[in-house]
Amino acid sequence: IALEDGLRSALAGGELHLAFQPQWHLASGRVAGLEALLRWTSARFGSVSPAEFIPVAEEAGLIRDIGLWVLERACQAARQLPGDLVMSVNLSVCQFDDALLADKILAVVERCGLPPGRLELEITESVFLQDTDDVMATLHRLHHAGVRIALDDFGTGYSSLAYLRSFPFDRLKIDRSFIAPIQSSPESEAIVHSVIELAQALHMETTAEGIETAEQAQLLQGLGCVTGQGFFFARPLDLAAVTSFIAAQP
Ligand code: G
Ligand code: G
Ligand code: MN
Ligand code: NA
Repeated sequence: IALEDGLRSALAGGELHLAFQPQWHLASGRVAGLEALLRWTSARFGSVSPAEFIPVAEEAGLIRDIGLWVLERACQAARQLPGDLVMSVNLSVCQFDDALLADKILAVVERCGLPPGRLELEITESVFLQDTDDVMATLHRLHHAGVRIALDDFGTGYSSLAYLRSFPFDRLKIDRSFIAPIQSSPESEAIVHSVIELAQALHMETTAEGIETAEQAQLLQGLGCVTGQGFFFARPLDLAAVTSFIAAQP
């Protein structure tokens, strides 16, 4: 309850901000996009991880407002960055309870003057446990408007391959639990390889999450993975740092 109260005032009190983690095009070594990650620096609790406060926000019914705030800030940031960069924003499954979600997202995109194709929404497999028809209608509507859709943390949740067929995913993000052991575990490598081939066959891109070493990056590129994200390339950075980082690219 204390955390919930703190979170209620965090938005108005300016305690929330975004960090941006670059996503790398493995072949060219250039930044392909950014993932917006919410941060809360609380006067009372110090720095709180989203892994801790997002579930509280979901429970307290605060996630809709927070989610739209994140979206608006991320779209504004994207407008200030080079036009070929895609901005990825995480959506909570609870945001899909809102029948107007697609309208609200498209209104933000339009208000920010961002081409819809520069926004990517990351959803996790947990949305498949919701009323699938409503979720699918929302995602198809967004996708039809040009917004990209990514399936986040792929492989950890409630995946049924049938969902890959019926949902409009542009990208699969392979969960870091498969990437971390990729060099020491032939089974992990085989799973990642199969996921990349499956994605290719379905015309989806792949992003490997949680790349921490050059060897992992090289191995993944060899397996046909297009993009990667992880501490090896860059940690989540504030907008100023990420802007100079991108400007410094050759
Ligand atoms: O950035 P970090 O590793 O601390 O994130 C922990 C978790 O919080 C991740 O699963 C990430 O997807 C999630 N997360 C980060 N920012 C957001 C956000 O803006 N909205 C939602 N719904 N989840 C977020
Ligand atoms: O669930 P999601 O993929 O949205 O989570 C993103 C989170 O993963 C971010 O909060 C980020 O801090 C974390 N992350 C990003 N790169 C790495 C990495 O290389 N190693 C680890 N351990 N965590 C990472
Ligand atoms: Mn994510
Ligand atoms: Na993830």
